[in-house]
Amino acid sequence: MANWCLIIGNRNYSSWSLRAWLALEATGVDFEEVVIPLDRPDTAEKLRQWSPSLRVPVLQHGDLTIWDSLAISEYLADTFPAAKLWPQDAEARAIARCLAAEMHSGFADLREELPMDMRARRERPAMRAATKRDIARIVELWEGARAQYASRGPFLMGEFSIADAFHAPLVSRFLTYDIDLPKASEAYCDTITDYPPFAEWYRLAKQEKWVIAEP
Ligand SMILES: N[C@@H](CCC(=O)N[C@@H](CS)C(=O)NCC(=O)O)C(=O)O
Repeated sequence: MANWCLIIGNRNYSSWSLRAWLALEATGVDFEEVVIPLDRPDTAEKLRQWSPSLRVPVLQHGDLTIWDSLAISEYLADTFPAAKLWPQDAEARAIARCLAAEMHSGFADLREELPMDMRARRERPAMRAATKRDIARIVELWEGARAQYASRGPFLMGEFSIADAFHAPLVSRFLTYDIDLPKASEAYCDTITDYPPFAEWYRLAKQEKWVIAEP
């Protein structure tokens, strides 16, 4: 087993895995990965070998096991300061942490009604009011961050940060469900889809053969 190993779910469906994988990719470290297909009869048994919470992602670094995408990202930021996974100035770092934390703990209606299904392209569904409110809040976050940090670069905080790793699955969902977005948010979606690690994850997701009927 390599020193660094990330256990993830199928790329097409596992939005939480995508976050940790993008953060780990951004460090530049060599790592192994184990893919556990979700929603299959043997999923729980396979997860039990790696994950105390029976969820993915899980990061193994030597003897250390970290079983939550935010904790994984924080550990990577601590371990690889040169990768600048958080913005360097305290004010921007606080905002980036708000963006990641709000995504980590919220948007339950959107998650439930618009599950990540990267390969799929669907007609815009008639959404519940709560899901529309979730989308409006995400747009507010994106438009606000882009207006404030545009001079630093094209990502939420200018340069790529953990905030982008956490918001990238939303880009995939908005594409899948043909969600209408204002200009700066559209441009942010392009930034993420053009970001080489995201494009690589998507390429591999398209090659997967597993299908979950109702993700
Ligand atoms: N708080 C966890 C949540 C992870 C999570 O819910 N992962 C889903 C997949 S995206 C999972 O492992 N589900 C287990 C299953 O479907 O059996 C994190 O941030 O890593």
